[in-house]
Amino acid sequence: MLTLFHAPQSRSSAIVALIDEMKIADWVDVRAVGIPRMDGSGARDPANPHPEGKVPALVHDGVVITERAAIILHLCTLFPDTGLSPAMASPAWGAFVRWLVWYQGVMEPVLVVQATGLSHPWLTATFRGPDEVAQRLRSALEHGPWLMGEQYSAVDLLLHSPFAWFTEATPDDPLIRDWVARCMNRPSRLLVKAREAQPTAA
Ligand SMILES: N[C@@H](CCC(=O)N[C@@H](CS)C(=O)NCC(=O)O)C(=O)O
Repeated sequence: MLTLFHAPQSRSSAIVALIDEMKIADWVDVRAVGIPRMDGSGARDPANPHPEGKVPALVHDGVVITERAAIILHLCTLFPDTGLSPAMASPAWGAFVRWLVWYQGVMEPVLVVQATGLSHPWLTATFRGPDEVAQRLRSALEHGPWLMGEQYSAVDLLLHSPFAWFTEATPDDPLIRDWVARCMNRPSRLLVKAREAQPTAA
């Protein structure tokens, strides 16, 4: 049994959109929980099994899986034929895993550091910075409309997400801006956006 703990207008919205893209809604029970929001509203929900009270959290037969990249990999492994991921164990699967892990380990930290205005040589040495993030995205998008080439995948769904929330962080590059716009216009994303119409900062 699969249960997703989700708070509207948060990082877990991407997983709800993924479930819709993959057409696996019959297999995943989505439960709404509260979280503390950046604006001071909201509170940790005792029903949420995430060890820090965050979202998303996916529970698979009692095992708690956190971190969006891990949840995406797990769902794509459980449902390999939805068209959202390449064939497992193929070279393209390696590239797919690389994008997801790079997002979680590098891209999101870089964007958070950029938003805070912090700078330190260790940060640059470890993560590089926004220019390198933009360059990686651009190099991929030079070869197709999506990061993995001709086909939209869960990688596009995850990697465009911070730019959907923080449009001002989007690199000033038409190739990247057009890709973000394409991702935001996917029916699954529009559906989730319409359902969660009231904006709340997370
Ligand atoms: N690294 C986690 C981050 C999860 C996260 O920070 N989620 C936010 C919602 S956007 C949250 O739950 N905030 C509530 C809190 O920090 O207590 C992931 O990507 O899944």
